[in-house]
Amino acid sequence: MQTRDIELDQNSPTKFLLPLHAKFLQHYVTNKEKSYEQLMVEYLKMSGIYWTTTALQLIDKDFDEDVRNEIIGLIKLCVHSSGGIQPAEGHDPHLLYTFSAIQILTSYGVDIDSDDPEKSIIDVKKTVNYIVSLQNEDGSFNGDQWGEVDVRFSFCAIGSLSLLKRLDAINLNSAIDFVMKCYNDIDGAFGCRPNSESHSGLIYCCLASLSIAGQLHRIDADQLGWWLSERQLLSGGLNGRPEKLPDLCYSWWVLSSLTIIGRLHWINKHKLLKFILACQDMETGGFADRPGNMVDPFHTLFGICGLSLLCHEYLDDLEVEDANATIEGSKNEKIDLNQISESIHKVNPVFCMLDSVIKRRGIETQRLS
Ligand code: GRG
Ligand code: ZN
Repeated sequence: MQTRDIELDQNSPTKFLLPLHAKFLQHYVTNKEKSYEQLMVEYLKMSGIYWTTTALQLIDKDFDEDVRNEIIGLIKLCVHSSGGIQPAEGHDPHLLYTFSAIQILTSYGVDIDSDDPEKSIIDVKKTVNYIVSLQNEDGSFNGDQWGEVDVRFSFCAIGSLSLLKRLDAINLNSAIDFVMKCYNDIDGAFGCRPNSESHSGLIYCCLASLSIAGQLHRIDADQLGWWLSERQLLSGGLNGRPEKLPDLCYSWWVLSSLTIIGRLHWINKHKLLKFILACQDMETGGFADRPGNMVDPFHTLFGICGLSLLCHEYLDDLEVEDANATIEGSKNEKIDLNQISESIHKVNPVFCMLDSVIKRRGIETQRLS
């Protein structure tokens, strides 16, 4: 099989550049400039705010109260009459942005329990009905009124309702049966719809859904763990499927999946740490998909999440032997694992939010060992 990969530069960063990332992320949301670039990504603004908020919370640099209130106000403006949430005012509501908005409100500890629209930022009853209205006979979900079906939307529905504590509103059994129809017996992995090519991003969506529903026993964790660990290339980076280049965001899609099935230690931690740190921009802060490329908040969140999983979930012999563990980096510089784990909070592998937020909300998920 053909392998495509990159080579890491000897001068790549080997330290976690926390202050630069905080500045980069804060600026992304508070920058009011209506540039061409900003307008081009307006259709995913709600998710952009979720990526940025979550990344900042993970490095303990959350927005101040004024900005948080501004974000909550924006969510209020994006609630559509159907109960679904729009990515930005004037755009169509979609399950993806509905999920992002619920994730933001949950992480801010805003009331999402009250059925009284006067007391709640969103009309919870209407939002639940919107999600319910998108479920099909076979258990699958449309992303919005236009009818595209994808297992990503199953996860958005199941994740949203779990955070709202309203999973009883959908047919969860048929939703999980559809997820299992996307399982490929041949490689033990998952695609976006039945008989579709396996892809790490979709594996995460399926495993997270199965974990919330307590149905992880339905997969072959060893076979899937093998497929996922095969995603690591010689550079240390991970790709999303065979024959593809490494990309930093798979440090989330692959690692969260391996964490959920209890097989995170099946990849080489040290090589991946080097790859993740090399994706940082030493001047602007932020992470890119590959070293030297343009940074963005999406890859910045997933770089930080990857570091969080590696430092908080991956216990190896090195750390057991030596609490001040360091590893060899580029130019023989040491990577200080303590500096990273002390700078980044624990991420929840199912919801991609602070683990402490999921605990505070009292949500239980399943993990394999
Ligand atoms: C709460 C973290 C979180 C997510 C919400 C939107 C979503 C749920 C998950 C997205 C999962 C994902 C990344 C799916 C990938 C779909 C896919 C087939 C991508 C292929 O894109 P290419 O071809 O990428 O650009 P590769 O790396 O395969 O070349
Ligand atoms: Zn990517």
